[in-house]
Amino acid sequence: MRRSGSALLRAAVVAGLLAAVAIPAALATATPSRSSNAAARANVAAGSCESLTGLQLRNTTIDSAVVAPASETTPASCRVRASVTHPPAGDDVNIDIWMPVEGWNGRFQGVGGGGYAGSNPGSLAAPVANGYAAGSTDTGHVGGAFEGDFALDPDGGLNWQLIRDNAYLGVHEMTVVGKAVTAAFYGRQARRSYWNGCSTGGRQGLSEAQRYPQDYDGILSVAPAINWSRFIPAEFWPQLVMKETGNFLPQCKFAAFQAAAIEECDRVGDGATDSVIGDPGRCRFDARSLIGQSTECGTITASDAEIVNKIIAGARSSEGDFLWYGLAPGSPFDGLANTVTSDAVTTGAPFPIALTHIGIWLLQDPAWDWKTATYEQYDQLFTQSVEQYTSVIGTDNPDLRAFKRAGGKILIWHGWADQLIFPEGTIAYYERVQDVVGGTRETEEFARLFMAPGVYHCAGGPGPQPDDPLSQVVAWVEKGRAPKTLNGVRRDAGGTSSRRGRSACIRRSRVTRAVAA
Ligand SMILES: [Ca+2]
Ligand SMILES: [Ca+2]
Repeated sequence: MRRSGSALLRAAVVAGLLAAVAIPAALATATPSRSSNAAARANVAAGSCESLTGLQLRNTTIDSAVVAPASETTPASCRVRASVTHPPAGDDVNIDIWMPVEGWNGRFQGVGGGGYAGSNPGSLAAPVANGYAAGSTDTGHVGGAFEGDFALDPDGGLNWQLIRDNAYLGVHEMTVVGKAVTAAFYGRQARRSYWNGCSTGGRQGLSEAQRYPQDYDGILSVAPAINWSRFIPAEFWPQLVMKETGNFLPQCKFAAFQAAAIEECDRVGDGATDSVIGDPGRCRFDARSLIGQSTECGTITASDAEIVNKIIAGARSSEGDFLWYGLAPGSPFDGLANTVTSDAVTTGAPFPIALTHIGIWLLQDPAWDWKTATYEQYDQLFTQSVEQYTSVIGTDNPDLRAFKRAGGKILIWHGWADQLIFPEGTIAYYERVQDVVGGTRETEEFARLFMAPGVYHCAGGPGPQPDDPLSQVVAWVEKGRAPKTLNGVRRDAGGTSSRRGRSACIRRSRVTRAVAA
């Protein structure tokens, strides 16, 4: 018998998190977007698609520019591939820009990636079908969502240029090149630019708002992988707890705990019995209430309950100090506490990105065996991660004042039942933004966070998923209509809408479960 944590999860990860192939672009240093405007102004006459190969941009090569005929899902589009490098590094940030030949809506859209993957040109089809000129980038390396070993050179040293390209530079270069190519093709600049991404894509959107506040007028940032240097090592915590306890729980026990948490707290925050916890931040679920309960994979023990409580509490140091948030009650455990049961033996199945971060990015040891990890080593690894990676890829700088001054608007939403990125980390970031910006009202003028009860990572789950929130970003930017709620739809397996609901904008102090950092 072989039972593993979930095809569903994998599908969600692949759909949301995943995405990525790559292609390049980039100006030498972190040049603000004004340079793109300058480049664009030099090319005000509309050009043929093929002529775009002659476009001159700093450190950029236009590799190809061809018209792709219309398909069933996509109109005829001019497709440009470009490469950007940062001398003398010799890196290669690959960029794809697709532009509808007819029916351009005057806007540019940057599309984000997932996991370690910068983005995927396939994700450009939808925005192009909606009239956008759109861009994606591999952020300097080729590979899928779980492939993070680009950070390590063959000699075992860290490749900081590739880390920077992936962390923040690649997306900025894509944006600069994308705007310039768009202006050259249509003979006028895009009147507005939007960012659209989930997970790493959500992080990339906030990276743009933090580092390049003039790149985008509107940003949709979903389940953002911000706080990267903290939450990625925290993703390993559930496996460490099981390993150190010597007790890997079969998934059917985890399913029993998830169901019990939902039953216990179903009415919290929404007053409705609908298998969705309205406000998990106020749920006081104690896994010990299940001790002695029988499941098809054995009786729940005190050790099982203690492990689940530790996973929900979140990563702690060996002294018991707060390191990071845990999974919210009601979330699936099969993302981070995944296990495989075979012939009655259960073993851990850690989330691949957490393993790569520790083994490759921290220890620089591709042969690292996670089963050798201890609580004491984890303390050191967590500290190392924060010290070594916060400034480059943490993406947790709360100072969005320059973005606000530039007129930008950002809509963030996060599923309360996210099984991969701890939602309270996003809430804590938003509270820090409010502190820096000067208050709730001042923040809501340009940045709003919505929590979606019962929604998994990027998509899925029993709760209604926000439906087309990008159009709400566009209405906010172009018509001044700030979003107050996000209307959501839950789609059944067959794709039919089965229920509607709303995610409310959160304000302050909704994190009541966690200890302050
Ligand atoms: Ca290239
Ligand atoms: Ca409920």
